[in-house]
Amino acid sequence: MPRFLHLADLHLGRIFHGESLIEDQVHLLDQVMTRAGENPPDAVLLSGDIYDRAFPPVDAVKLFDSFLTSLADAGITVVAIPGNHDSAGRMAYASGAWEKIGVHIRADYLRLEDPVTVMARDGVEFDIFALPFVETAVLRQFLTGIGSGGDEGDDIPGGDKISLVRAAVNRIRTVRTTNRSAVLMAHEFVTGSIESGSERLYVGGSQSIPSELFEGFDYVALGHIHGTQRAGDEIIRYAGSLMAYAFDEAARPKGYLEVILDSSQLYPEVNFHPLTPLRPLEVLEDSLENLLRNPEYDRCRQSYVSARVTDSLSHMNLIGRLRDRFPYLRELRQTALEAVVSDDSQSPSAIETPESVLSDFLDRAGWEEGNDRTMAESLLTESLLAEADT
Ligand SMILES: [Mn+2]
Repeated sequence: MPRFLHLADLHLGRIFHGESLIEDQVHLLDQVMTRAGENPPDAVLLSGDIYDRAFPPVDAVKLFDSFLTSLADAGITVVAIPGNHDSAGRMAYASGAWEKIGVHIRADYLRLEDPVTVMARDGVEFDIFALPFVETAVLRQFLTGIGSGGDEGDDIPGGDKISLVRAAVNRIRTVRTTNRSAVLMAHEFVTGSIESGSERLYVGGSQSIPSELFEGFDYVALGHIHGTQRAGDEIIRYAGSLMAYAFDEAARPKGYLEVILDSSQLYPEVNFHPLTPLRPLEVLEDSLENLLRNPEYDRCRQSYVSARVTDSLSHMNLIGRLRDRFPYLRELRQTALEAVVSDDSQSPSAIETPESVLSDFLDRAGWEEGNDRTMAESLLTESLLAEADT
C-alpha cells in the first residue's frame, strides 16, 4: 500500500528571539532521515514554508540541500511546494534537474494538472497533485490564460482567493484518474483549523479557504498552520511545523504525519510521529527565588526558556542571574509589573530590546509579517551581532 510522510512548515533559517535555530533544525531533519532510511516511505511531501524567508541564510540552504540529497540517495520520491515564506522563483532553481532523480519541486502553477505519479513498493501507483501557495495575482493570470491581457475569465467570478483556489482545484479534479489514489498538496489557511502564535500574523490578513473546496481527494497534505490538526475533515490535515516556533506552542508535540493509503478502507491510516527537539521550549512562571533555586527547574537548563517572573518588585541584573541558571533564556517577562504598566503600554514585552523596539515600530507602521519584515528584522540582528563582535 502507498505510504508517505507529510511534513510542512520547516521554516529553515528561522531566527528565534535573535538567535539562529539551525542546529535545532539539523537535529530534527536528521531524525526524519534516520527513520526514513530504516523504513523507506514511497514519498516525502513537503507542504510549503521550506525556508523562513525568501532570501534564506546559507546554512539553511545547505541543510535543505543535504536533506533532499539524502532522500534522493535513499530512492525516496520527494514533492515540495513553496509556502508564503518561500520565494517560489528561487525554489524552482534546478528543479528540472532534480526531477530526473525523483525530487519534484513544484513551484509554479504550470503543472497543476500534471501529477507526480509514484509507484509504491508493492506496485500500486498513486498521484500527487501540487498547488503551490496561492499568489492571487499570479494564479489569476495563469487561470485566465497567459497573454489574455489579464481579463478575468468567466469561470473565476470575482477572482478573489477563494474563487481562484476553487477554479484551480476543479481543474485538478477533472484530470484525476479515478482508479488511482490522489493526494493534493496546498499551503493555505483552511477554515476549521486553529491558529497559534508563530503563524497567526501571517494569516491575519489573508482569506481562509473553506475545507469543502478540497473534498474529493484521498488525502490533502496541508501546510501553513503550525499545530498538527485536521482541517474540518478527517483526511484534510496539517502536519504542523517542524518544531515549536513560539512559546505559546511550547506544550504541543511537533513532528510529521505518516499516511498509508489503503483503498479497502474509507479513510487512509494517519499516524503522527513526534520528533525530539534539541532544546525544548519551556515557559516558567514563578518567583525569582524559585526560578533560581527550585531543583524542579534543573531540567530546563538546556531548554529555550521564557521566564515569567511574578515578583512585584524589580530586581537588579535580572537577565544576568536568570541566564546563569538558564543559558538558553530567550524571553523575560515580569508579569506583575506588566499588569501595573499595561494601562499606558501597548507592548506586553517587559524588556525593551532593539528587536522589540523595531518590532513595535513595524507594527505601528503597519508592516505585515512577511519577507520584507523578516528581512528588516534579520538585518537588525546581523548588525547587532556585528556590533557585539567589534
Ligand atoms: Mn505559511
